[in-house]
Amino acid sequence: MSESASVKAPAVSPSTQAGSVAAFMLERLHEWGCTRLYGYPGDGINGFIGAFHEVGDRIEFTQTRHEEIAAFCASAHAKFTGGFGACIATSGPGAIHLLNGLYDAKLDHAPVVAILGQQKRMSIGGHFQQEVDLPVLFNDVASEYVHYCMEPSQAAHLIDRAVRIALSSRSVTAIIIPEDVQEMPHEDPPRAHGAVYSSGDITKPRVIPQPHDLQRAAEILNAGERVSMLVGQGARSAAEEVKQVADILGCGVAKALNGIDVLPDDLPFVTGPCGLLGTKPTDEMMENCDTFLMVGSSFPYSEWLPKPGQARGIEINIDPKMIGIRYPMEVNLVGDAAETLRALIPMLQRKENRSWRERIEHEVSRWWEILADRARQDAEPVNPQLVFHELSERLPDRVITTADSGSSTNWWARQLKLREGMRAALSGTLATMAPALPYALAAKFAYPDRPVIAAIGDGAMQMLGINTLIDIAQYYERWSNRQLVVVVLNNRDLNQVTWEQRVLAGDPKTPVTQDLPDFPYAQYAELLGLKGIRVERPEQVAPGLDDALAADRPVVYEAITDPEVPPLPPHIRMEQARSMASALARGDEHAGRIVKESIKGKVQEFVNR
Ligand SMILES: Cc1ncc(C[n+]2csc(CCOP(=O)(O)OP(=O)(O)O)c2C)c(N)n1
Ligand SMILES: [Mg+2]
Repeated sequence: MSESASVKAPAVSPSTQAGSVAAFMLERLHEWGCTRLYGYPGDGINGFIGAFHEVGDRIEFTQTRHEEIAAFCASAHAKFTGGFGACIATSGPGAIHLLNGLYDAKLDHAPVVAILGQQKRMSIGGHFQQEVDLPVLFNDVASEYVHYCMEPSQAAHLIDRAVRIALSSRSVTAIIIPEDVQEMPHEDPPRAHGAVYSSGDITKPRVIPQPHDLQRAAEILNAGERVSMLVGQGARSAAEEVKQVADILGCGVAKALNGIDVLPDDLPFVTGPCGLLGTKPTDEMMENCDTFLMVGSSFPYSEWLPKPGQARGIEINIDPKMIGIRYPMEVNLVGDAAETLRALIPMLQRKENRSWRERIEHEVSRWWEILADRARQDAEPVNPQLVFHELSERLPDRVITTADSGSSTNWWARQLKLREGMRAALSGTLATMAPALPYALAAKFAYPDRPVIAAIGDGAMQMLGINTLIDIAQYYERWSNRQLVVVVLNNRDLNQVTWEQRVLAGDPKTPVTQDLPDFPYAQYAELLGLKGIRVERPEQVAPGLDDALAADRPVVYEAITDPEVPPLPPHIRMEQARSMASALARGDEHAGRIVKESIKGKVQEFVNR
C-alpha cells in the first residue's frame, strides 16, 4: 500500500457538512487529505464547477491544458507523495482524454481517484450528446472500482471506497456522477434496509512473511556465493534495510526504473538501472550471480535477469498477485519490503569472502568512467550524453527529476548520478510518451520549494510538452522555488524507435515515420515569458546548464543533439548485433556514422580494464 499510512485519516462524522452532492464529495475528498484536483471543465461536471465556490479554499481545481495532462499530474502526485492523486473531467471527450494518464497510474500501481461527469440520468441510454458508456470504458483502467452515483446518499460510501480501494490496492478508481445528481442536495443514508453507512478511515497493516518462510529464504541467501539484488519502487521505504542486506550478503544492488531513486548512485555497490536502459555492471552482475534477490519490483524484461536455472531466486513483494512472475523463484515472500528485510536480517550470515562485492564495485567505478568518456566523444552537433553528464554534475540537492519515453530516457537513467534525498519518476510500465512535463508540474505543486528537472525528446515535446509549458508559465509564480528546467533533446527524430527498428527488428530508418518537423522550443519558452536556452555546440552545454539552473523562472534548455549516437543496451546481445548489421546492410541512410558512433561507444568498455 505504498506509504498510504501517511494519508491523513479524516475525522469524518457520519455526515460531512456540505450542500450539494458535488460539494459533499469534494469536502469528503479533502477530508481524505486531497487538496488538489487536476482537471478540465465541461457541462458534464457543472455541479462540481459550481461547488468549487463553496469548497475551493480547501480543495483546489488546477486547470491543465488537456485532460491527459491532468491524469499524468494525478499519477505523479501519487508517485511523489505516497498518497493518492485525483483528477476530474467532463463526460464523453473529457473522460476519454484522461485515459492514457490513468493507465500510466494503473500500470505503475499509483493510487488515483478519477471523478467523471455524465449526462443527466434521464438522458442515459438515449444516445444523447457526449454520452459514452463510461462504466464500460473505465472498466479496465479502473478495474478495482468504477461506479455510478445515482442517489445523493451514495456519495459518502462512493468516495470512501474509491479512496480506500485506490490506496489499498494501489490502483485507479473512478466515480461517475450524472450532472443532475451533482446538483442535488446531499442526503445522509436513511435508517432503512439497504442503506450503506461509511467511514473515512484506513490503517496500514504490517505484512510480514511467516518465520519458516523467512528461514527458507535465509538458507538460500546464506548458501549463495554471488548474490545479486534488484530493487523497485516497493523498496522505497526500505533503503536502509536494503543497504544493510547488501552489506551482509556482499552483493551489488541494481534498480528497476520505477525504483531508480530508491538508493543513491554514489554508493559504490549500486550498479544502476537494469535492462534495455541499464548499465554494464548490472548486466554483468545478473549474468554471473548464483543467487537473485528481488525486492519490491515487477521489472518486466526477464531477458535481463539471470537465466532461469542459473540462480536461486527469492522475491519480496507486498502484492501476492504480482509475486513470482518475472523469474522462477524458489521462495516468494509476500510482505512489506522494510518489515520483511528487517525480519530477515538476523537470519543472514555475513559473507566473509568479499571478492564478489569487490568485483562489482570495480565494475561500477569503471562504468562511471566509461560514461564520462562516452559523454566526451564527438557528435554532430551535440552528444546527448554530454548534456546528461554535465547535468549530473550540477544536480541541485533535493531535486525532483522526471523523464519521458525516448532516447533521452536512456541517458537520464544511466548518466544521472542521483544523490541522497533526490527523487525521480517516469512512466515505467506503460512507457508512454509525454508524461515528463506533467510530472514536473505535479512535482512543483506537491513540493513548491524543491528544484525540478524534466528530460524529454522533441517528439514528446510536440505531443503534449509544449501545451504543458503553458501550464508551467501560468502557475510558476506561485512556487517558492522557481527552478524548473526542461531539457529538450532536439534531434528531429523519433530516435528511440528508430534505434529499436535497427537493433531489434533489423530494419533501416524509415524517414517518413521517424522524421520530425523542427520547432523553436527555446524561443517558444521566451514567448510564454519563460527563459529559453538553445545549445548548438558542445562547448555551450555546461554554461547553458549553469544559466538554466541560475534562472529566476522555468527554463527550456534545448540541445540540438545527434540522432546517430546509439542508445544501445550496455551489452549488445548477438541477435541485436546481427539485427543492426542487417539494418545497415539494407540501406540505412546513416550507416557510416552509426558504425562510427557505435564502435566509439563500445571500444570504451574494453580499454583500460
Ligand atoms: C504515446 C506513445 N506513442 C508512441 C510511443 C512509441 N515511442 C516510444 S519512444 C518514441 C520516440 C520518442 O521520440 P522523441 O520524443 O523525439 O524522443 P527521442 O527518442 O528522439 O529522444 C516513440 C514514438 C510511446 N511510447 N508512447
Ligand atoms: Mg526526438
